[in-house]
Amino acid sequence: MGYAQLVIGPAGSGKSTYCSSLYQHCQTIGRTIHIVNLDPAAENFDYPVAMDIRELISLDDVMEELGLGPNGGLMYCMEHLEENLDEWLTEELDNYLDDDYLVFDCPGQIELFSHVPVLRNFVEHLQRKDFNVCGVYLLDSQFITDVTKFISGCMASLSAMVQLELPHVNILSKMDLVKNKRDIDDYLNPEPRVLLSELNQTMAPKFEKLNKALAELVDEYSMVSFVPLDLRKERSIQYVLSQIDNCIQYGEDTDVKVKDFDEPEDDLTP
Ligand SMILES: Nc1nc2c(ncn2[C@@H]2O[C@H](COP(=O)(O)OP(=O)(O)OP(=O)(O)O)[C@@H](O)[C@H]2O)c(=O)[nH]1
Ligand SMILES: [Mg+2]
Repeated sequence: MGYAQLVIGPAGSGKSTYCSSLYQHCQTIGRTIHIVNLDPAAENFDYPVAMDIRELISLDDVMEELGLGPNGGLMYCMEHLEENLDEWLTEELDNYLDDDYLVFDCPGQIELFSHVPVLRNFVEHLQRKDFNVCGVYLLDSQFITDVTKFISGCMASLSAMVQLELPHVNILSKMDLVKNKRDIDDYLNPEPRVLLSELNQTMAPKFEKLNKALAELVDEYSMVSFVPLDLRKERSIQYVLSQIDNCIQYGEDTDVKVKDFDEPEDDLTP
């Protein structure tokens, strides 16, 4: 049994930075993880790249030879990955052993986790290879400035969850940039009733029925649960990792070495 995180979320939400901080954290606590680059457009890495989609296909070549723009080119690259799962991915995965832990740093194009099937097929391939996979969805805390943006973030995450059918952990990234932590606290575990009343206050009365349906949807899919992540704090990374490990049952049979970080309780991030 192998373990994997599929790190997804909108462009710029902090996926690659999270991967590199997670790598460093794991180094500190003496745990081995391997980070895989699935973004054909990525150029600089702050982590050692264990597997790289750019070895399979180059975005520059695709754009040049097919006359595609960056987004069309990226979609082409991902479709190429999908067509080569049996060869490329199977061969690459052969380098890893039972109990290995892979973290896939995905591109941020929203199509990839809404309606294009490549990531779903990718996940199914990993599962056939006996990997326990968790979807890790990053949402930038900087966007959550009011209830409508929060709901919209939830919907995008829900769409990924429904598409991928994976255990799913929602993360609110870039917590170091949040000035007033109390504002965000309202959205970490909000009451659906409160959400609904805030929505109704911000929007025209004709949206009341829709607001009710949205608040119920968010509640029923247990979407109203975001884990805040402050990369400056080892304790925060450790907490996020423990939530994900729990989802994929990592460490239940193995003796995982974890160092405790004792930092003062000075804000809301775990
Ligand atoms: N202050 C702060 N900045 C962050 C954090 N995480 C990411 N950033 C910044 O946000 C920008 C985007 O971060 P990336 O990690 O490249 O985001 P990404 O989701 O991988 O982006 P794409 O791969 O293009 O979709 C960069 O300028 C990062 O330095 C964070 O926790 N705190
Ligand atoms: Mg990235």
